[in-house]
Amino acid sequence: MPATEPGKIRNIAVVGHRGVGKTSLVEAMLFQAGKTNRLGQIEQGSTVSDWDEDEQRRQMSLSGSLVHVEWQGRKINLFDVPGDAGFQADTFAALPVVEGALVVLSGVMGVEVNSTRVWARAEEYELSRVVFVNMLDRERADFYRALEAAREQLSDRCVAIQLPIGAEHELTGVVDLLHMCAYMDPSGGKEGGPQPIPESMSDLVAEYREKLLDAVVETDEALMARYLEGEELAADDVAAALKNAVTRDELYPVGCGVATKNLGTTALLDLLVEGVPSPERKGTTIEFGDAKQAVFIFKTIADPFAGRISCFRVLAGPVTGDTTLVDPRTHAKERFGQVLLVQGKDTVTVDALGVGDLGAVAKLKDVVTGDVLVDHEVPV
Ligand SMILES: Nc1nc2c(ncn2[C@@H]2O[C@H](COP(=O)(O)OP(=O)(O)OP(=O)(O)O)[C@@H](O)[C@H]2O)c(=O)[nH]1
Ligand SMILES: [Mg+2]
Repeated sequence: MPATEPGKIRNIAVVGHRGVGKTSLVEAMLFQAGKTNRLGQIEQGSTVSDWDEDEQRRQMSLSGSLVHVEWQGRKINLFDVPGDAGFQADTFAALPVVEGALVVLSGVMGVEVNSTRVWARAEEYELSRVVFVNMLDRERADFYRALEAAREQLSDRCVAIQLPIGAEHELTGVVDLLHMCAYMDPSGGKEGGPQPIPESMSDLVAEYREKLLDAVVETDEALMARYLEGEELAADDVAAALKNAVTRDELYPVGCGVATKNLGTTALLDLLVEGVPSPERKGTTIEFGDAKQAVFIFKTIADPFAGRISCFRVLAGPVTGDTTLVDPRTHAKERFGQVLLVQGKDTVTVDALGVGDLGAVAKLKDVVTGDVLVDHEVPV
């Protein structure tokens, strides 16, 4: 398998307060994208990213977990991190290796302490951000209240890109305001294709579509001119302008759904592809001098079988198996026997990983999280 080009990668940290459904949402994306055959559940300890026994017993994420899906010909690397404040180290270690953060909010609780905290961190790293209001099937969940809270407490540049159809136990679907279509509740099955928007919602949809378009054209003069002339803007044109705005941190699209029912997943995956920049557009700030090959170690997993696994981002490359890199911190040579892709607790060997991609390598000697390994010694 050849290395994925940087323009076709999305690196996204899934962040938010404790228990808002981050792991469930990652599970839904894996399922909808065909990486798994059924939707795993937290209660059954069957999700891909909470694979550790302690996580399953406590029904919470304790450390960051890396998975990937393919969607619309793009590779989306998702880093599912714990929301609990006691286990934040992995979250902060992950932020330098992603371009985007998917900030998950509870539709009941809205913006919570850790949502604000992680938002501020994402701001420091200048990450592009997408917000997802989850748990809209729960009693007292209210998308519009959560949206207002996000606009007040996170940023007034948050703008709805999806709307719920119905509410609480009468929630039946979501509307995608970018493509102007609806997705109906698949109740935990595969989400079906786009449907017409219910007639009863036309006024509300028109109102929020206008808010979205106003916000997008505001960031793009040429599009603004066409919009003001009354032209019907194509979804592709709006998406392109939206991505530019998201890349420059001028807009934060807000989607919604129900992770445990797999509702809203298609529109969310589309948004991650169409609205979030790739490593080609938005690199990292990690320095690696003039190295021709360089990786940044962002996480170390102790695997009972494979030993120590070091997760890395390729800074310069491609990086292939059977390569030796050097760690300027210890001056030690470190051998990359095989380059791996990570899917929760599972790994598969690949020939090469290209610039911007996330992967792993087993059995490095003296490497710790935070190290940069390079092909020749450069100060990093
Ligand atoms: N009703 C409902 N329950 C949900 C939804 N999403 C998640 N849950 C439940 O909420 C609980 C927490 O879900 P997780 O996916 O573990 O949340 P998390 O954000 O990963 O939690 P931490 O990693 O511990 O911060 C579990 O019991 C899920 O089944 C949803 O959309 N609707
Ligand atoms: Mg979790």
